[in-house]
Amino acid sequence: MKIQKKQLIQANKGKLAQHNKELKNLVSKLSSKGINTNAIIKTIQNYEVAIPSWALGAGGTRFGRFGFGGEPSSLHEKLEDIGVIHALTKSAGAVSLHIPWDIPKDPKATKKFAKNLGIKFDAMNSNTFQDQPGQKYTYKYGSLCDTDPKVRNQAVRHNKKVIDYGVALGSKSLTVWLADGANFPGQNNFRTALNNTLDSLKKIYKHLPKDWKLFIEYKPYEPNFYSMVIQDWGTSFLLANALGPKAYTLVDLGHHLPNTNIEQIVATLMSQGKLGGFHFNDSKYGDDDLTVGAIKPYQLFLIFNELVFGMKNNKPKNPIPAWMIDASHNIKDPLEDLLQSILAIEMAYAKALLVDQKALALAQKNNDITLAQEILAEAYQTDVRPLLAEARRKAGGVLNPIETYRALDVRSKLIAERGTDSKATGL
Ligand code: PSV
Ligand code: MN
Repeated sequence: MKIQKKQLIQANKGKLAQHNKELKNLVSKLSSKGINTNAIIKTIQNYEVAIPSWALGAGGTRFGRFGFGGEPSSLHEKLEDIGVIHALTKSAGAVSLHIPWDIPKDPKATKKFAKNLGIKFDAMNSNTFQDQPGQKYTYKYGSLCDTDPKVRNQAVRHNKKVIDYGVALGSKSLTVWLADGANFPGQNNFRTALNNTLDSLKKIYKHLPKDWKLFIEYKPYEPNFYSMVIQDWGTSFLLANALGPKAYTLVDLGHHLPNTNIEQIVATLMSQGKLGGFHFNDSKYGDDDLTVGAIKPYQLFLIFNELVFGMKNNKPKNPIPAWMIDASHNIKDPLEDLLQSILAIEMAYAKALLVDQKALALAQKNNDITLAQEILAEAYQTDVRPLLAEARRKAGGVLNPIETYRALDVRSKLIAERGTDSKATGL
């Protein structure tokens, strides 16, 4: 299904007068404080977040899965769904592909198909956490860390192949997330597992084209419950440093133990020029894969506050992080979930852009704790939705994406096209 331009214009028509009124009020309020609202609108207008190819169908849990009618059952259908999100928001012009869940049979044709929808290829994701049909060696006990060099080499070869697919599609980065670890004390030798992983990563790194980046994701537990080889940002950072300048740490919000200060991790990594990318989601207990901003919107704002500061004070140079959503929930319409995610991310970003950095630095210098808190609260409590709507409108999207998605009855149309039993590949 493809949304037509005139449908978007039509959707905005009845809402424009009210929007203009709300925008005018907000702009005048913020301008009186010396805030350049045009600059914020422009930043949001140019902001894009990649949609993971595994989030377009309903996810499952180990207890089962409840399908969602009209799920995309091919890579091109997944791209079409991202095209819908992008048409509404103008902020989803990229996809993050998972191999082998979404192998492009004809990369050239897929690249062209995506281009027609305004979609680029962001980071490629390898998968050595599942065995695939016909695979020679099992990953049951590990992949890049395994004690058997044959297993490690197979996993390295897979990652190289993923890079090759990415090159054909125009991607510029590879994300490696490993399930490697141990379920019981004594199962692994920690040092051997880490050294094997580094050694394997070095071989993958060597295969990276000049202008590529390698993102190393970490996770404290699951699927292994005693230890994960790359358990935290420190381990990822250590590996990235050992590999070289093209290797970076990737922060997935759900990959932290409860109450971890993620904003501090972001600040630390950026101060070392090693924050490569982001996986957005939210959680209450662990890697819950809930919609970003659904549980801890203030934390998301504080994270963006560090990102904004880090991007402004970019010494040593940290590249602009690769922004990616990584959530796949099981009972919501996946497209609505992704629309909500984009809105929550942009909301946190815009609020962070409101923070009076100069005043905050002065309050910090003076140890004026109350004032420092108030400065953050002032930004966080501002309703920035008119600015976001204006950024979308200017970019050619709609003022209210979720309302329009429902008004256009997208899900029913997808069900009519694809049936009620179609199932997305992946999670
Ligand atoms: C693992 O939990 C993860 O966050 C990694 O990014 C994977 O690539 C993705 O989820 C899908 O399994
Ligand atoms: Mn992730």
